[in-house]
Amino acid sequence: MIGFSLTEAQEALRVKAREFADREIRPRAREYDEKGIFPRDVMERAFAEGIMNESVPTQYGGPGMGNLDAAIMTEELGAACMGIGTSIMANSLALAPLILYGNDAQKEKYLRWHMREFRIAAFCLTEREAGSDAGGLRTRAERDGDYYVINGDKCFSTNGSYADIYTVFAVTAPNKGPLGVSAFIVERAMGVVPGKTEDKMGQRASNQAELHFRDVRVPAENLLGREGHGFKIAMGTLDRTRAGTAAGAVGIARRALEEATAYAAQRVQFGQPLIRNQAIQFKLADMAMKIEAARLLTWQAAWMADNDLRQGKESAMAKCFAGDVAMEVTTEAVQIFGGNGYSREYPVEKLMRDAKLMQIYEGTQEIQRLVIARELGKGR
Ligand code: COS
Repeated sequence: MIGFSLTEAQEALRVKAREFADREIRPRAREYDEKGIFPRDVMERAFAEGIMNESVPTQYGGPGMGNLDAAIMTEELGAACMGIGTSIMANSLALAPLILYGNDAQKEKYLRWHMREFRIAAFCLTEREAGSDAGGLRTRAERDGDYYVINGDKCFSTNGSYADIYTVFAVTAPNKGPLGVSAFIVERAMGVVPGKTEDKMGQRASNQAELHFRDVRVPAENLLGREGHGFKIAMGTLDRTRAGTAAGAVGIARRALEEATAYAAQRVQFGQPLIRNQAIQFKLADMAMKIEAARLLTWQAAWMADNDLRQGKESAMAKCFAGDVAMEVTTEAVQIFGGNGYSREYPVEKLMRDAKLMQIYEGTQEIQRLVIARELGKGR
């Protein structure tokens, strides 16, 4: 049986997330983007209102949301400001390996610690020489008695400058490629040193930092899963979280459509509102169709995750399709606004800049297509 309506609880969540986004995010979006302000204040309020760390199970003090709930919520964040939305979501990405692969003691310690008061987490996979080729990591973790000693450098770590804990992927067995990678929970206080941050084109309220690890001693009990299991943990995590990224992209696209429709209805040229012109009508109709399709792919991937179905392919489809839709729809929105669309006085140029990152982070569109094609090749 297939149903397309939300439950009462999901509808209430959507209303709550939209109300939060309208109250706390939208009024700050422009200034935080212009000045590149890290939205710690908004994140603190999101934490207090249960709009952050959404997938931490209730048994550890979290909101315990499923993937579909998270997607519904994230669309609202994306529609308000994806830079701020990314800062909130990055916590969920960083905690996902712990939720999915941590043992009871690790969850009890770190998830509870994370939910007791406001804290920030960051996911640390990417390195300068290991971006799409995530198996090519150089950061090393060497066993020394009851500890691992981590040395190396990460980059593009979202929330990296401000995080209290980091999920770090490092090589424990060189020459084994991806199968020599292990995953660790590392506290900032263990010696993580944040470095340079990126001055970005869009999503400027979010923080992406270099991180330096010099003889950082991490207790062996902070190893997630087994040694050599880290790459699979990273891939399994991304399989799960990409539907959330897709939801953010749907949010950006939906906002662009809302702005473009409202503008086209009030902007008069040649004696009538733009929206009476078929050229504009067709653009808006195409935008609306693509957004609906992107949302359905997103919700399908999230629903599959909630039902423990294999969904790496569907998550990649959702992320790829929704990211491309966000780029196309925001570009068309700028076009409908004309010269005004290119001006910072109007909201759509920011949406277009923010959308571009949706085609790059959490795996480029090319990597998503590669993941999809590999799964097809395996007959899935
Ligand atoms: N879940 C579980 N295990 C997986 C997996 C998945 N989704 N994908 C791959 N693996 C396993 C493979 O099965 C293989 O293990 P076995 O040899 O035991 O079967 C191992 O991991 C290595 O896989 P593979 O050979 O496919 O690795 P590649 O080096 O060819 O790389 C891609 C695979 C390109 C898919 C990977 O590097 C990738 O996703 N890159 C993008 C990273 C990314 O998204 N970065 C964004 C930064 S995080 S914000």
